[in-house]
Amino acid sequence: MKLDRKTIEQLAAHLESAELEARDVTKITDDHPQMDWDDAYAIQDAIRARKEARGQRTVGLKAGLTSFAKMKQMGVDVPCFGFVSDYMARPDGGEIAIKELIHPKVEAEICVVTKAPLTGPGCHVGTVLAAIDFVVPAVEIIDSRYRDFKFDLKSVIADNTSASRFVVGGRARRLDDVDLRTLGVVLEKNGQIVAMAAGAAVLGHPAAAVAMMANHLAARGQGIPAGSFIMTGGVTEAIAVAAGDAIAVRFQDLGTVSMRFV
Ligand code: OOG
Ligand code: MG
Repeated sequence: MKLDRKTIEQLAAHLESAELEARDVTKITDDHPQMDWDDAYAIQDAIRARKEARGQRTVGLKAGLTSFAKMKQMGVDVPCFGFVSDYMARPDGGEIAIKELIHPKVEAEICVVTKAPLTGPGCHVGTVLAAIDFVVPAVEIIDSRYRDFKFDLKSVIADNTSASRFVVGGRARRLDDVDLRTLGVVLEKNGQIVAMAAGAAVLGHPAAAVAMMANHLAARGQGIPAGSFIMTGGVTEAIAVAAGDAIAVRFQDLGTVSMRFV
């Protein structure tokens, strides 16, 4: 760690205020170029502690930058991990208020809910498959707090990996009923297909993102408890949305997740 506790708390307050007030800020590594990976996750943890202290529950874990399309779009080559809170959830088919956000983008994500705890190191796709209770589709609405959505990996980790809103919908399926690698995803904006991919776009297999998350948490003395909702990361590049846009994501075997931005 290169930053002291006070600076970590200050940066957490700075980034969380930007989120809650829907205003952008410059990336924090501009002012703190010496910060390291532990500092970045410590700032994210401090944001989580602030939310939980206000009674907002952490209801899921997310992997980000797990597909080559996303890594290429954002100019980074390593995945990152964050969390989602109860107040970020919106119903399938519902409306999402643009004025609460800075410059939102949507991502199509294959999600899993676990029935057994996962701990690293050495967690792999096989361990993860044995621990999955069911698979469920979602759309994540990311909203980087950084100006023009431009950041480096440490800055985006500190900013809770741009977590903002998410919509779980479609229909849940047992793992036996789907092939996560070949599962097709079609993303439509205002009735036009704007992106498509298969599950394998995420690290070759969406379960690999969960294994990577378990191994990442293990290095920090943590694990993934049974019953966790885990978002494995956008399968395509993220798509910018504005008021008036309607999004529908069709997931093979898992139904459609939709929303309207107002
Ligand atoms: C970081 C978050 C990426 C995903 O699914 O890849 C993410 C960002 O691109 O702003 O959530
Ligand atoms: Mg995402």
